[in-house]
Amino acid sequence: MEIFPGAVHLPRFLSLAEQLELAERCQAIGNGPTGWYVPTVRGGGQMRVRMVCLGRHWNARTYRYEASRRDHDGRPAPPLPPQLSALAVRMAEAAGMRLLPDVCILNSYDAAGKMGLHQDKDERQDTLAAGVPIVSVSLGDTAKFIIGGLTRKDAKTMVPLASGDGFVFGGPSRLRFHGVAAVLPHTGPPELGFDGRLNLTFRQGASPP
Ligand code: MD3
Ligand code: FE
Repeated sequence: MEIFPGAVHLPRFLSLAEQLELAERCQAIGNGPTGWYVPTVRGGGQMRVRMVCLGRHWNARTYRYEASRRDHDGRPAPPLPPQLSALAVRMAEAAGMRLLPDVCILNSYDAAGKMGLHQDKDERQDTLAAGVPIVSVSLGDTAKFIIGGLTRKDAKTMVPLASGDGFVFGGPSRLRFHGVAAVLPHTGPPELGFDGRLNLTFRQGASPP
């Protein structure tokens, strides 16, 4: 379902079995040796999510991508598993777009998790200009996702993002402001066996050309 030109919601794209397999994979990575951390942003505030970047690391202090977690523990970013990239490619195709991801940012939200209104513009200029999409996959509790326009003050719409939903943001929607206003506790499939919400965002243009 197209919310705006280039912003395509794919409700329940993943079956429950696929959600379970993906959630277990994310938790294994997050609980592993190069796992979850809470980023501290420019200005010194802590984000309201736990994060792990796969393939490349997004430095929250510099807003740049790099090979190692220089703003945290200095470890190299874990690899982006090819099965995860393949899922993102498949979702982009379902929305009529093309993506060759080089990074996946994994976010973990608890009941108090949120993400302020922002643009994703730290990827390479050529991919931003081409409108190469970001693909998002949601698991667990439903989020109140907020999407606006190309300036901070533009009108905003709320879209509930539920477990198994895909969302593809490309073309003229690639630089829209967006955020997560709240996570609705205990709204996810109980079969997944975890509280909170996981979100994966796949991006192209985090590596030098
Ligand atoms: C709209 N994550 O990691 S995913 C982020 O649910 C981020 O964790 C949110 O915003 C989350 O940067 C939202 C949906 C999303 C991702 C990228 C976008 C929406 C977007 C880029 C442009 C427009
Ligand atoms: Fe974002």
